[in-house]
Amino acid sequence: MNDKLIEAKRQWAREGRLLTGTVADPEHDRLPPGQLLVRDWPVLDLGAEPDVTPQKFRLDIDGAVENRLSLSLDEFMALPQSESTSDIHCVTQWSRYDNRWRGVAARALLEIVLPKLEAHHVLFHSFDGYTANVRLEQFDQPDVFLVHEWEGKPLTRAHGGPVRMLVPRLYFWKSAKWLRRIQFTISDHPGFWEQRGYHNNGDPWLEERYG
Ligand SMILES: Nc1nc2c(c(=O)[nH]1)N[C@H]1C(S)=C(S)[C@@H](COP(=O)(O)O)O[C@H]1N2
Ligand SMILES: [Mo]
Repeated sequence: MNDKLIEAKRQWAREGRLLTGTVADPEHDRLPPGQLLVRDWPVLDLGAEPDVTPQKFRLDIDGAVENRLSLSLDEFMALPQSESTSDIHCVTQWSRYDNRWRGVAARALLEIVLPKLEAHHVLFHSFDGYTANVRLEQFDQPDVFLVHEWEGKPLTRAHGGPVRMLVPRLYFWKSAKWLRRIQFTISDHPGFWEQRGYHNNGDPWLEERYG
């Protein structure tokens, strides 16, 4: 783990760095407050990028659902696939427009696993030990995907391949790389950065960077 990076980012949260104190409306503005547009795609993680080979890959979907799943990579690829284009907004200030993704839509997955009535939260677990939490209604959006392709190419290891989460309406730390498990829960369980000074909700339009 990159302890220096983790400490630097905790310090950002304590200082409220990059905060502009403004909000924006996604209906009218494309760039959220305080963000800068980039053309390349930066890599950001805890520094230990796991080598998730097809043999090592497994994706469990469990918790408060009617139908639990435990999928090999082939089984994951056999789920209904679709495409989506969306923007990335990272809390370290960069945004990147028009990323074309391919994978399994969260809504397609929900139709299979059927969350129980008491399920209100979703916790993503990754092969590197990372976690991130969202509310069920934030997961249940048409642009939320479990992605394995970017711009027509397999997702690289650095960007979280073979499979990562994509929750484009929230800051990118919510989009867990090297996805290992999706856990549906009754109560909220703050994830890795949410336990370290980052906002539990993470809406870039409301500039929910820290909390
Ligand atoms: N498993 C895992 N997922 C992760 C991270 C991580 O360290 N581990 N970092 C998060 C953060 S802080 C960001 S900004 C994005 C970066 O994704 P990228 O490297 O593909 O740009 O991944 C998120 N998902
Ligand atoms: Mo990040």
